[in-house]
Amino acid sequence: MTITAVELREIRLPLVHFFETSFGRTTERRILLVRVTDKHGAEGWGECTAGEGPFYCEEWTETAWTTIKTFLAPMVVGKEIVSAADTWERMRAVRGNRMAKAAIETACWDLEARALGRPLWKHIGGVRGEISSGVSLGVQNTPEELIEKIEKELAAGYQRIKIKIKPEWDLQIIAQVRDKFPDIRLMADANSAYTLADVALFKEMDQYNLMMIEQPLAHDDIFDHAELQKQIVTSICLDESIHSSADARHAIQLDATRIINLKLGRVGGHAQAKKVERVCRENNIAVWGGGMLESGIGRAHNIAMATLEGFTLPGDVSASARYWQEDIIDPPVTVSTSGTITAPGGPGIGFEANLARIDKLTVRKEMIS
Ligand code: OSB
Ligand code: MG
Repeated sequence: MTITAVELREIRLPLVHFFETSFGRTTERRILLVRVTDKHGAEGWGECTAGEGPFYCEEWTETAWTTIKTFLAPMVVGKEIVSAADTWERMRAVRGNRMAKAAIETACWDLEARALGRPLWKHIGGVRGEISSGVSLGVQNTPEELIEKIEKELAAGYQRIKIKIKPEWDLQIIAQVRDKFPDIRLMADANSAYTLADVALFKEMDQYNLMMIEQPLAHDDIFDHAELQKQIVTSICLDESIHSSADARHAIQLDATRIINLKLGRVGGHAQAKKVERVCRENNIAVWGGGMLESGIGRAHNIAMATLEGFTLPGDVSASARYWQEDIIDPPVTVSTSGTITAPGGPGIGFEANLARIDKLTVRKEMIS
């Protein structure tokens, strides 16, 4: 394919409910959308999962915008790309900036699958037509609000509950939740809020039968997670620390992670996600699909990714209505009463971008051609 234009947009999308992690509270998303067009007029959509500030990782909305516009888009526009899988190679000269790269790379996959008339999930090698869904519940104003939310999500059918923890909102909260729901699949995500000095806290957590504890230590650490894993029973799941299949291999070899949360943006798109998934599968490390509060475009790509063979645990990808008054794709993502999402049968991501709605939400737009 030859990409003739990369269209970059920023939309503003208010969340139905604020989302709070150990690194901060989000009430409105600033989302970058990428639309690529080829010389035959075929289109593909991608979403940049960078946040509103450099708090989850170094990338954020502004750096992604500038990096795509200045460096990444010019590397793909007008160039013959043999297949979407080669998009990554085209952008090789740029280091890091994986979320910015993934926005373009995933859009190229959507375009290629659409041009072939194939569902993206089949095109990337997915093996299941349905994925298992859990929810990620942020820090709430009160423990009662959290319990209420868990009740609601369980009633809706979600298969697993993840709660965010941070100092002052950790052991007590987990104890209360476990007391109220003795048998549910429960896990906690610390988003790097702790250090090895907190090992006693994690030993205490062992009594609550958590499926896993996600990213307890530094965002750029692997080694200390291995030290912590030696001292606790609960499985560690890495999120922030895993940017590549090499990171996954290192973390697995050190026993720093026994499960991996795989995110498209964090690793640089579908081709890289496939590589991480493969390393995990070959080492019997379970994988599940994380989320970054995506709009429907990114959510649809996440669904496709989670159909790969290694995704054996329920992920964080849930219904559009949990995030948005109205999503930007048609139809919105819905979840069955047994907590599953059906991988769509249409070409590409299998959902249509609602251009009229996207236009209304767009605060800036730029075409690189
Ligand atoms: O650590 O998994 C995370 C959201 C933003 C940034 C980081 C994370 C999250 C989530 C939410 O947990 C997942 C979702 O519902 O999209
Ligand atoms: Mg996480």
